[in-house]
Amino acid sequence: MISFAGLPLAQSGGFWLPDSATNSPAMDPVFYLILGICSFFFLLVVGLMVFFVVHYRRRPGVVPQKTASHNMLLELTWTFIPLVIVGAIFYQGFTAYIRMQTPPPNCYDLRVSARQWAWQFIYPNGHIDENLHVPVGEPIRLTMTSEDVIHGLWIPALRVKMDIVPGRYTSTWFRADKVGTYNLLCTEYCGDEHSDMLATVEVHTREDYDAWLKDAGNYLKTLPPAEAGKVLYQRRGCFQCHSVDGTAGTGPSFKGIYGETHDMADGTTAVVDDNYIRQSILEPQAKVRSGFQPVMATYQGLVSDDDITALIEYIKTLK
Ligand code: HEC
Ligand SMILES: [Cu+2]
Repeated sequence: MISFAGLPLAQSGGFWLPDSATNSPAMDPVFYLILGICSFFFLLVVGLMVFFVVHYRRRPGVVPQKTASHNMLLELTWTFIPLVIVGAIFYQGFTAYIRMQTPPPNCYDLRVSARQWAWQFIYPNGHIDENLHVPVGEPIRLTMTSEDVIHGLWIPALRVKMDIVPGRYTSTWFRADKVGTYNLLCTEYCGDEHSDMLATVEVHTREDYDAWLKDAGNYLKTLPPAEAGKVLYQRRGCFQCHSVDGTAGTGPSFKGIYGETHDMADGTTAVVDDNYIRQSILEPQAKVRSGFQPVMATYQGLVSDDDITALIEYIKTLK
């Protein structure tokens, strides 16, 4: 329980903060401390101001008096009290920061790769998912990097927020103590569809997590190619730019494109066949469809040949 000046404040969650799914929210006490101090001084300053405005209002016949110019005791007081307050904020903030920056030993390690505009969570068995799945009650460390611009990983319920920077790794850790589904957002403006760069955090029991992971990694082998392609379309973030219902987004819709002849930006034409789709995925800039910006990043090294075959089979089914 966090209290300030004898007033009990919520442990976490409630009016000021979202519900917490972790038992060790390091930042909550700092937040409530600063909120309490700010509220106290806001009321003090505004209260006094209102009182002075009314009490010392201009009245006929009253001449303003010269006020005192110096008061040693007063000046020492208003230096010393803020010093103590700022020191307390620093102490709370710094210890919370150290806690948030220092993962406990035996963390369960996951990798995160962010790109415009999708999340990829990479699991120890090589599975890549568009959502973050974790076991409950265990410390999890995320090692993160970006394939293009700066993104920010934010999980409000777990009190986790960390930038993801291209060309280097950043990491953060958390422990989810409640089974459930929580929101994950991008907090660095990263282009057009930044506000759609969303995912969920699924907190499972250890057994459920193990079962999920075993299954999730298996779909390419167990599903027919077209269905595996549909899963990849979701999991590899194609859906962020390509619809399957005919509406153009950042990229052209996949509906009915197989077999069509398309105009390219350089004036040539190309038939959408297996090789064209393969090239579009591996070298998107080689043939840019006219009417669209060349913003698709290559999937070279991110999708296997089997993945590409599955995606082609899926696109074929979208009549
Ligand atoms: C950031 C947005 C974005 C993402 C994510 C994306 N694409 Fe694209 N894609 C585009 C754009 C824009 C074009 C059109 C310009 C061009 O041809 O490069 C395009 C073109 C294509 C084309 C050619 C379409 C045509 O009608 O000629 C194919 C095929 C394609 N993408 C497949 C994929 C697949 C498969 C994925 C997921 C593995 C994917 N794209 C992910 C933006 C994206
Ligand atoms: Cu982003």
